[in-house]
Amino acid sequence: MNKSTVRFFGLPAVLALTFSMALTISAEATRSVGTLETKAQHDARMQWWRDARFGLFIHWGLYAIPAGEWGGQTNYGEWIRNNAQIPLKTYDKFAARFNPVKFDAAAWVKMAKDAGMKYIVITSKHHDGFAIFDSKVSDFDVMATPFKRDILKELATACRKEGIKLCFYHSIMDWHHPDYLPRRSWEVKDRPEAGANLERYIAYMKAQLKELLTDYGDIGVLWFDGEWENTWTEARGRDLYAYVRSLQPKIIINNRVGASRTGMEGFSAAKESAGDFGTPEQTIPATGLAGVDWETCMTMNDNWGYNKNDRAWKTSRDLIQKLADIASKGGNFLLNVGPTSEGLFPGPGVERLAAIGRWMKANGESIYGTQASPFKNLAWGRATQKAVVGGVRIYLHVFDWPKDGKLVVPGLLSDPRRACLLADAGKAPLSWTRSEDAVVLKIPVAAPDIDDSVVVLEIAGRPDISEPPVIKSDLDIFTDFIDVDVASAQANVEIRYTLDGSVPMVGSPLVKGPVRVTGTTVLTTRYLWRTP
Ligand code: H79
Repeated sequence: MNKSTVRFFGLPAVLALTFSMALTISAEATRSVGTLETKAQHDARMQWWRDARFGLFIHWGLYAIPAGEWGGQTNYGEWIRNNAQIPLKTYDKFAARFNPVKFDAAAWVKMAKDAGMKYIVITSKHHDGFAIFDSKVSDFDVMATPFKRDILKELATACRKEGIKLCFYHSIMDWHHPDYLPRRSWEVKDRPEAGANLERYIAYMKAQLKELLTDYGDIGVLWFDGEWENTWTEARGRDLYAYVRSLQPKIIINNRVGASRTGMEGFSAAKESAGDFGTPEQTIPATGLAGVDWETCMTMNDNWGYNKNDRAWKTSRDLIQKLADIASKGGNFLLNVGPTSEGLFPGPGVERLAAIGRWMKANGESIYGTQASPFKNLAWGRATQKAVVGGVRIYLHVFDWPKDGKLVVPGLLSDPRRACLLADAGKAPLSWTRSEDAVVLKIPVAAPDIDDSVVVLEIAGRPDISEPPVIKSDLDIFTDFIDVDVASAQANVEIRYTLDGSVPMVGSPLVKGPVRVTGTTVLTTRYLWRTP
C-alpha cells in the first residue's frame, strides 16, 4: 500500500453480461404527465396532493345492501351485480331499500382526519351506474331511494369544515346506462345492445361530471376507473381529461382517465399519456419512479364494497408499515373502507383507522411532505426525507427494532448534526459512532413504537450516501464485444472491478473508462475510499 491508505470498501455492484449471437434491446422507463401547462404550473397543482401522502377511499353504493351475499355465495363485493350475474331489474330493486339512516358525514370525515388522512375519495358512481348524489340527468340515484339525501353534499360540507379535500371516484364503465357499450357477455337478453350509442353515453357521463364539478365546491381529485373495456381509447381519455380540467382547472386526475394503464401495477405505458398520477391497485411497487407521481389504493380486508363475511383484515401494524413503505418510495396511500347499508364504517375498519391515527399523531412529520428515501435498502425498515434549513432531515422508520441498542445506518458517509427519536417530546439527542461507511446510533433497548419507531437524523447540506457504483449497459446480451459504463457520483473514491464473479479488492483493476467485455462475464465493481 502506498501513502494514501485504504480506508474502507463499499458494497459491490454486479452485472451479468451474456455473449450471444442475438441482440436484445432493454426497455425504456416510462412516465405519465399532465398536459396543458408548464412544469412549474403542474408542480403547483400537484403540491397539496404530494404533501398529503395519505387519503381515505370510500366504496359505497347499492352493493352494501346484499353485503357480499347472493345465491348462497358470500364472497362478492362491489362487483356483485356482474359476478353473481344479477338481472338489471333485480338489482334496481336495491334502490328501494337504500336507507342508511346512521350515515353521519361529520363522523366519517372526523374518522379520516383523526387517522391522519388529508383527502377522501368517494364513489360518486361505481360500475353499477348508481349515483350516490342528486343527479338531475339520472333516475338511478340517491333521490330515487327512501333516503333522498345528497350524500356528497353532506360530505362536501363536512370536508370543508375540517379542511379535508373531497375527491370523487367515477366509473367510466357503466352496467346500467342503456347507451354504454360494450355489454357483459351474460346480459344480452336483459339489456340488449341494439340502439345503444356510446357517444350519447359520453354526453351523459360528462353531464354527471359537470354536476359533480359545479355543485360541490372545489374537488381535489377526479379518480376515474373502469377504463379498460375496448370502447375506451386514449383519445377519448384526453378529451375527458381536458373537459374535467376546463370545469375545475386545479383538479388532479388519475391516469385511468385514459387507456394507457399497464395492468394492476397501474403505471401508464407512455410519457405523454393522459392523467396526473399512476394508480397501482392492491400492490406497492418495488421502487418508485423518478419524476412520476403515483398512489397505491388498497383495501383493509379483501373487498372494496362492504362484505359482512370478510374477516381478512390487515393488521394496523401492517397498514402503518405499508404507509411508511409507500412514502419511502415517493407515493401516496389511498386506504379503503366499505361502509354498511346503514351508513357505518365496519368496526374493524374503525379500529384500524384509530390505530393508524395514534401513530400518525406522534409520527406524521415523517410522512407528510416527505420525499422518497435516499437509501436503496435498509434491513430494519424504510426511510423518508425532507429538506430543512441548511440540510436534510432523514426519518428512519424502524420496523424491526434492534435488541442490542445499536441501529446501524449503512452507507451514510455524512456525519449527523442531530439525532433523536421523533416521538420523544424532549428530543433528547442520541449519540452515535462511525464504523467505516456506517453510522451506528445508540438507541434505547425498548422500541418507542411496536409498529414503526421513527428516528430522526439531521444532515448538514446534501446527505452523502454510498451506493454501489452504477453499472450501465444498453444491452445485456451482445456479440463480439461491449463497452460497459461504470458511473459514480461519489467523491474521494476509486472504483475497482473484476470479471470473474469475485469481489474486487485492493489489487483488482481500476475503472478508468468504459470496461470492455468480450465474452460471457459477471462484472463486479466496488468503491474503495482512500484517506485524503
Ligand atoms: O373500485 C375498485 C374495484 O371495484 C375496481 N377498482 C378498484 C379501485 C376494479 N375493477 N376491476 N378490478 C378492480 C379488477 C379488474 C382487473 C382487470 Fe384489467 C380488468 C383485469 C383485466 C381487466 C385493468 C386492465 C387491470 C388489468 C388490466
